[in-house]
Parts: sequence; C-alpha cells; structure tokens
Amino acid sequence: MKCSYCSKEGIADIYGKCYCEEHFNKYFLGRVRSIIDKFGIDGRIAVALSGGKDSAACFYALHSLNLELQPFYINLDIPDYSNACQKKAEELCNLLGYKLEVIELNEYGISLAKKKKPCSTCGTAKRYLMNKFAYENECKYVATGHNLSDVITFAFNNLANVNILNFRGNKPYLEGKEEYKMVAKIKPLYWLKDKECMLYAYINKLPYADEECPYAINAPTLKIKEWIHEIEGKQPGIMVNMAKSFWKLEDLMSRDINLNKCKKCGYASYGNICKFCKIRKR
Ligand code: Q46
Ligand code: ZN
Ligand code: ZN
Repeated sequence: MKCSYCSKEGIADIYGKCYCEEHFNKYFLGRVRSIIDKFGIDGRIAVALSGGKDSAACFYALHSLNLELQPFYINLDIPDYSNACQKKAEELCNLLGYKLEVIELNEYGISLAKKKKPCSTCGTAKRYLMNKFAYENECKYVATGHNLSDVITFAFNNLANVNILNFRGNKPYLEGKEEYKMVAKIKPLYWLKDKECMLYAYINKLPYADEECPYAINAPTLKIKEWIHEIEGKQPGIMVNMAKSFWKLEDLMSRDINLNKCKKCGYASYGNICKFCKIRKR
C-alpha cells in the first residue's frame, strides 16, 4: 500500500492512515513533541536507558528534538541479561555522541536473585535510583521509555490487584518537588504503542538488546498486555482513550496523597522510611 502522504511504499498502518518510513518518523516525533510542548519541557533531561527498544527509541527521539540529555543505565546484575543490555546502551550512546553513566544496584547491597518477588524490588529500586541520579546530576527531568502499551498494562494490573489507592504512573508528566528532592518524570512515548516503538528503533537502526529479562517470563502483566492489544486490534484507538481516562482518574485521586521525607535518606517517601531504604535494611 502507498503512503497516505506521499507516493512511497507504506510500512505502517496507524488509525486508518498508511505511513512510509519518512512519514512514520515524522508521525513518531510529532507524538513525542506533543508531550514535550504540552508540559513545556525545557532543561537537562536524565534519560534512563535499559538497553531495550523503548528506551532506545525514547532517547533517539529526544536527541532528534535537540534536547539536552544525560543518558544513564542501572545495572541490575541479572545474569545473562544486565551486561548484554549495558553493552547495547553503550553502543547507542557512542553512536549518538554521549557518555553513558552506569549505576550498579549491587553497590547498594541489593541482590534481585535473593528476592521472592524480584520485579517488585526491581521496580522500587529503579524508581529510587533514577530520581537520585537525576537529582544529583542537576537534571530537571527523568525520561523513561514507558510507552502507551506499558501505561495501560500497568493501570490494568493495578486494578486487577485492587491497588486502586496507589493508582499512580498513569500520566505522561509528573511534577517534581524540590523540597522532597523529587525530580519531574516524563514519559515521552506516552502516545505510542509497543509495535510503533519497535518499528521506530528498527528503521532508525538503533542498537538494542533482544534479550528478555529472565524474571519477565512469570510476570502477570504479559497476559494483560496481550489482551489489551487484542482489544485494540478490534477497536483501534481504544488504548489512547483508556490512557486519557486513567490520566484523569489519577488527577482526581492524587489530591490528598501525603508525601514525607524519608528519615534515612531524605528523599520522598509515603511513610517515615522510604521503600528503597526498607529493602536495603532487609
Ligand atoms: S521489573 Fe522484573 Fe523488569 Fe526488573 S526484574 Fe526484570 S522483569 S527488569 S521491566
Ligand atoms: Zn510518505
Ligand atoms: Zn530512604
């Protein structure tokens, strides 16, 4: 099929329009730019690289928009996975002319291999270390490669686990709070689905790791993601509408969330001691 905007061969069908490589790149950057413009993002951005396709796509798109970036990688010390991913993140940084900063989780005395629920520990540790890195490196924002598929999956997973009082992570932008050493968070890929990010990384020849985290196999979210994509296949656009609803819902709910300063490390916490410090103590 021909591109809906020129005479070239199309490579992607999105919401009833066909895109060639060039116009797909324009579409993708347009979606990312809409987030950057809407929230007036201006200043240094710490970009979390995981070695995977999404963070590679996120980094490349922000780089293409000429934003000021500081890429970093958190090495989780997962055998047959973390080092391979770090290598890809390094390759990507070399290609684009950046120096990659690396944070080692085991320097904090945490080992995922010893945890009953490694993903839960991993999530807490990554959120904490991303914020700490950005704060200490004087970045105004932390950008992650979470895309539309991740956002909806995460929201449904919260609903499925009756985690409605802790219903966070549904918005493309979360304001920072200087007094709690909390740096603003952005999800530049908020409007883009898994396969669009994959295509963007692929056509721009970005290095990314094919390896899956060995702990991901048992993740309940995989089934939820499949199910969401199945519904989207039958009703294109439903994921975008869901994201808008979850975003609104979180806005309505977050009014009375109490933030504290962690008594141990001084970063933001919902209790006296933050989750990261509790994990370290254990
Ligand atoms: S949470 Fe779990 Fe992922 Fe961490 S332990 Fe691996 S699968 S990497 S996004
Ligand atoms: Zn075209
Ligand atoms: Zn703490």
